[in-house]
Amino acid sequence: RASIYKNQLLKTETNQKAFAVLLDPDNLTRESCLKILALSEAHHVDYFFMGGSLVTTSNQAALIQLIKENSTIPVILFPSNSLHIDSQADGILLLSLISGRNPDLLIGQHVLAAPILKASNLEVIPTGYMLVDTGRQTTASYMSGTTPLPYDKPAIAACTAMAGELLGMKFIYVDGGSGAMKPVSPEMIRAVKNSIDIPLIIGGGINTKEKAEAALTAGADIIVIGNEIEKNAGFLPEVSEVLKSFNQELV
Ligand code: 1GP
Repeated sequence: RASIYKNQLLKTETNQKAFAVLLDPDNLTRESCLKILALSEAHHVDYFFMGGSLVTTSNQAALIQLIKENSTIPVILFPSNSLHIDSQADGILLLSLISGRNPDLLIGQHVLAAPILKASNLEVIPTGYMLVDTGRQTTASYMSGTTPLPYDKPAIAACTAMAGELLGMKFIYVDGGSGAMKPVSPEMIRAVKNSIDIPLIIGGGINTKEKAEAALTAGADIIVIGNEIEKNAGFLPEVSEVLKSFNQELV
């Protein structure tokens, strides 16, 4: 299997943008998942992220199986804790919540997960995860018991991301939280992008083409969209067009 990380690094180095669709097991049925899968295959989705800050159903395993049967797009776990590891997936973002000061999400869950991950075939991608205060408390910030980064303090975000890179993390993921009222600001994205060389993932509250464009223009290497695609699958091809226009400019 090709390394997800190495492929992404190549994309980042050549300034190509990537598109991740977040699949929240609580919000999907077999039918809605199949619809998203078909659209994703037809419209160049790069990754499926699978997970949520609070998973209340046991749908995840069946959904991953469904994806593996119907798609070749890599499935990357985006877990909120060590219970959500599933070796049917291709990879896992091993998240350290570096915007927070909760030791359980900096090292505790990782200790529990380590033997399971070592024994699995999952590609483990150490990821510096940063939650940003986008105006309303999100499930992610409440469940993590941490204070998110202030929205209008790009310098704090930049230093946090630098620290993550220096600690050896392979991706930085700056997240406004699922269903955020507004996405992470272009100023913050720019400040983070200018401070690191590793791929930068941006998500949370991207629900229009314009917001997708703004995040990519500011320096996102990967944009993640969950809620809006769950609500309106037609948004997926629209975002794909935006990505295409960025990637074509390079040719
Ligand atoms: C949340 O970044 C993801 O962790 C996606 O957010 O559901 O708001 O698109 P949305």
